[in-house]
Amino acid sequence: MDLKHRFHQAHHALTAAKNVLVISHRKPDGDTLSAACGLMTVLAKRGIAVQGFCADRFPDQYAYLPSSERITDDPSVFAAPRDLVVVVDSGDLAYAGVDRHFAALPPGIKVVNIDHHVVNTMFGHVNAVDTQACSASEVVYRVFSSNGEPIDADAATCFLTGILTDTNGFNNPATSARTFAAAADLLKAGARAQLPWKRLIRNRPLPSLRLWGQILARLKFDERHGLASTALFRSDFSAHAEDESLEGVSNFLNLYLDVPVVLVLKENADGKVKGSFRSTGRNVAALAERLGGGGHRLSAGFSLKGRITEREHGWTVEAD
Ligand SMILES: [Mn+2]
Repeated sequence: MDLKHRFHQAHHALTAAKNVLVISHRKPDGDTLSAACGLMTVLAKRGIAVQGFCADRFPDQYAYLPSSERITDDPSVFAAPRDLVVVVDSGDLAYAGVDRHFAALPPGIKVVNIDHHVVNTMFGHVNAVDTQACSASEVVYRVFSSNGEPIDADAATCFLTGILTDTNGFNNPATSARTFAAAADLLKAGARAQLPWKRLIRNRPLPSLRLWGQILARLKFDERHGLASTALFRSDFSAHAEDESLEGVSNFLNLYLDVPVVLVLKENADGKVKGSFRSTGRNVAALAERLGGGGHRLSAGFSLKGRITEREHGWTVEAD
């Protein structure tokens, strides 16, 4: 079945529904939230009842997204009557954080899966999975645009946000001519491009930039392993600088530092050390797996009990 047909099926299922639940994956990022918000904005405009769900708390910096007020972390939304559930930006239901909730869904509810991950279990009745797309937001946009559905400025702002965040501002290898074409269409539709730049990329609060400053100041380079590492301790965090101010720091280093692998170590409140690997070419998922973690080929992480220790050429985790 070709993609055009799947997009048509997805569009039909979406617009024929009366009451839709839209799922963003846990540990939400800009793409899963933007895809969900854009989708809900378009459906709500058609008079379809929509509700959003994310298993983890909604991050404040995305509150400018139209329809974001519809997203809750209250699982009781699974008990309400629905005729359609849509999952965006998730290769499977466990990744989305809703496998338990799905097992309890009443029979007869249709599931639409809209994604761009290369590995996807095709868990939906309709699977609009476009692995060539830069983001799930681009796929949702194409499901609508390829079927003549009007996209207003609010929905366009959402989809453009997803494209910008998942491509790191048109910077990652998934960025293609199609990405720019979709972005151009969204700008023509009235997308407010300054909002994602201002709220998500530029204009970081002072405590957040101070943390980034610590991270930069502690960078060390291990030439033998091609590994740049840095560390962040609990004492670096002020009351105002919490985890979300660190969002993007590993990607930033990966983008601006000319080294094969970047590792950011961070002391978490639970006493564990969280490590984030990034690379532009090496398989860091394999590295993370050796440390009990996992992830994608170019972006992976782990969590270990222990302390961050300084060495001459880098930072490591020493078990307690
Ligand atoms: Mn994505």
